[in-house]
Amino acid sequence: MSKSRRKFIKNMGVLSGSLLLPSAVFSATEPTGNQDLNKILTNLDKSPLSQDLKIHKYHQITQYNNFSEFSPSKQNVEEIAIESGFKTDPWQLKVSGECSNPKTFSLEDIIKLAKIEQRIFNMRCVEGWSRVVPWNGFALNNLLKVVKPNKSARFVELVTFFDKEIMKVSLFSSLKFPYLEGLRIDEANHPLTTLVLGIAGKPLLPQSGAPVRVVVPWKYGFKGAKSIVEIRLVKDQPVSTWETAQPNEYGFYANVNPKVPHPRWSQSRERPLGSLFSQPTLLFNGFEKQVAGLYQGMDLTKNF
Ligand SMILES: Nc1nc2c(c(=O)[nH]1)N[C@H]1C(S)=C(S)[C@@H](COP(=O)(O)O)O[C@H]1N2
Ligand SMILES: [Mo]
Repeated sequence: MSKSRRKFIKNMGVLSGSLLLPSAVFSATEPTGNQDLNKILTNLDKSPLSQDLKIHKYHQITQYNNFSEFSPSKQNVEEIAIESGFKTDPWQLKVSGECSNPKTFSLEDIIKLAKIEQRIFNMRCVEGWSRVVPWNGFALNNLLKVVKPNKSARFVELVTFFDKEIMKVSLFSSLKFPYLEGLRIDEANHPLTTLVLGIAGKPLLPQSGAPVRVVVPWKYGFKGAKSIVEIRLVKDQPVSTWETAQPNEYGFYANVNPKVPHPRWSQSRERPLGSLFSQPTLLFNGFEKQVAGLYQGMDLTKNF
C-alpha cells in the first residue's frame, strides 16, 4: 500500500468521528446548481436495479476522485476542481452522428427526459479500490432514443469537457484530452447504463463530473466519463483516452473481471474505501445475470 493511500485511510477514520467535515470548508464556493434539479433530487425512489450494499459516506464519495484533467492526485481533486472556476450551469450536451434527429440538450431538457431515481451501485476502480455510490439518474437510453439512431450507429463515443485554462495541470499529463470513452450501442442502451445528474440527493459536484456524466456499473470506473459535452453515434469502435495511452493495459470493454489481471493489479480482489480488508471482486461487478448475455461467445481475456 502506498504512503498516501495509508494516510488517507487514517484520515478517514478521524473524519468519520468528527463533526467538521472538510466539505464545510468549501461549501461557500459550491455551485448552487439547477433549482429544478435540486427539487427533484429531494424526493427519489430507489431503483430496483440497485445492489443491496451499504452506501459509502458522502465525503468518501466526493473527496477522493479520479479526474485527471484537474489533478493527478485523488485527494485534492475536490479543492482544485471547485476553485478552478469550472462553470457547470448553463450546460449543453450535443448528441450527433449516425441518427436522424440530432439534438443539443440543455440541462433543463435532460432532467425532463425521464424519472430520476436513486441507483445504488458498487463502483470498482481499475486500481483495486471500490465504493458504493447512490447515483441519481436514469437509463442513458432515454436520451439516445430521442435522436433516433440509424442502423449504422454501432457505437457511442463520449466526449467530455476540456478547457486547458481551467484544467491547467492537464498540460503536464501524459493523457490526451478531451477525455474520451466509448461503448457498443447495445451496452449504451442497456438499462443499467446510467446518465447521472446527482449523488445522494445532491446535484453532482465538479469533482464527480458535474453536471452530467455516465456510469456503466459492470465496467471499471474509468468507463464512466465525467462532465460530458457530446455523445457521438458512430460506425467504428472509438478509442478511449486510456486505450490511446496504454493499449496493453486498458481495453475497450473494461468489464470488471476477477480472472483477467491488469499488468499492474491482479483484479481478483478489491478494497472498499475506508475498510482495512479486501473482498473478492465479482464478475461484471455483480451484474453477471443482467449483462453476461451481451458478451456471449466472446473471449473475455482477449476482449478485455
Ligand atoms: N473526464 C474524466 N472522466 C473520468 C476520469 C477522468 O480522469 N476524467 N476518471 C475516471 C476514473 S479512472 C474513475 S475511477 C471514475 C471516478 O469517478 P468518481 O471520482 O466519481 O468516483 O471517473 C472516471 N471518469
Ligand atoms: Mo479509475
